[in-house]
Amino acid sequence: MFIDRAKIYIKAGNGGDGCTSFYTEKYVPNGGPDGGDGGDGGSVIICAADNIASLSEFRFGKHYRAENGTAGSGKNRHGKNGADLVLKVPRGTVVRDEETGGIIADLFYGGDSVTVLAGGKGGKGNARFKSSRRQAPGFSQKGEPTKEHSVILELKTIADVGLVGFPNAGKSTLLSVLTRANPKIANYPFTTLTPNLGVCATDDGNFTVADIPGLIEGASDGAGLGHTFLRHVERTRLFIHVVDVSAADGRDPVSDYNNVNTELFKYNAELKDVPQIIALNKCDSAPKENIQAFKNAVDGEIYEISAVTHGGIKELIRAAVNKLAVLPPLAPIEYEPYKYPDADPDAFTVARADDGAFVLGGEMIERLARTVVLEDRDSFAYFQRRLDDGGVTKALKKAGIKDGDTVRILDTEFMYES
Ligand SMILES: Nc1nc2c(ncn2[C@@H]2O[C@H](COP(=O)(O)OP(=O)(O)OP(=O)(O)O)[C@@H](O)[C@H]2O)c(=O)[nH]1
Ligand SMILES: [Mg+2]
Repeated sequence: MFIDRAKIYIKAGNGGDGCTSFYTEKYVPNGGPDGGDGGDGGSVIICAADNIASLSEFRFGKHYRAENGTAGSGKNRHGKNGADLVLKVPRGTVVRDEETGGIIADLFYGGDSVTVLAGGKGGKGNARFKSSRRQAPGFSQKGEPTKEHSVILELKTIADVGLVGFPNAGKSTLLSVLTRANPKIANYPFTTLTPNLGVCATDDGNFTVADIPGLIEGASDGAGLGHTFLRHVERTRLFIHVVDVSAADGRDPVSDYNNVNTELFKYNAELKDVPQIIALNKCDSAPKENIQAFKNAVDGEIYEISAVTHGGIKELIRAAVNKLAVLPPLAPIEYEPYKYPDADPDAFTVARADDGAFVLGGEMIERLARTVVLEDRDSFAYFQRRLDDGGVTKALKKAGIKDGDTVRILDTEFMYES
């Protein structure tokens, strides 16, 4: 199944906790601190791979998680770093943050990759906190936890040539003639339900061709298969506009041509700037006067072809090659990359619990709580200094705290003393 849009949940690995440990050995009564650091969590990386054609692997909106770092241990053993998680998507995939819609990356070139979420840092073991004043630090740092985010993956196909036209005009037949692609072909409208891609090999090099579902009047308002597939020809350099000139089903080729263009330009006015070659298809069974009438009515570069007998195909390919040779290469979307914000390291909150306790939260408090061990006297003194310096004590006073009141941080409580 061809899937060109998916929402997934991603989370980088948490950092592993640092370890509190003291060197012990027979006959060595007071060994120093030897708690190792925790390992870093793995990052979430999204990468464009040329051998991936669709986003179907991501269709179930799963949760993707990079590995957590493991905790450090005694004897200065460092925890293991968590493995990165690399998600492979097709070239042309645009990655967006779901909440803000911000573009994180346009993975335009094969091999492009972006680190969407960085792994949490491992906590430091107590060995790192040894100093001349503090010979036996009885605390270590917790690993940095990470948050889950949801991102939207959207494929915007990149191809040299886009085949556009009314349903049943013969676009897929033409794709199968130009390239080795093997799309479904049938004599009814809306045979093609999802885009097909192929490579046309010529003596002057290769070009890629995208075939999309047929367009009808009102497509930009949702008629037929609507315009959702038009994003797959937004990034093409040249259109081959396929018109069924046989009018076998009683249609008027000129109005089909005009309607398709109207829908294209309604969807995105910039598509007016994409050059078009008109391929009058089914000339094997088209009355001569239809061809002439079309040429009289439409001003453009017109080729008479038959995708079934292959008449005129060589000339069409040559025209496409010549046009592409002078057209500029495609470029990625211009955007200011969205980056998940590092939480404000100085932010804190003071709230009042039902039982009257003053509850501290926010990034600053959480970081502090990871750094210090409230049960340890030295560590607690340091903690109090940081609360004073960071304006938390002041905020607690403003909230009406009195000596003897309870202050709660995560799952730890202590009594307030001014
Ligand atoms: N006589 C004749 N029939 C053709 C020619 N090209 C395509 N057809 C027929 O036209 C019908 C539609 O062809 P498709 O290639 O499926 O058309 P399409 O434009 O891809 O149609 P949708 O995917 O529905 O938009 C099929 O029965 C083809 O065999 C041609 O050059 N001559
Ligand atoms: Mg088709």
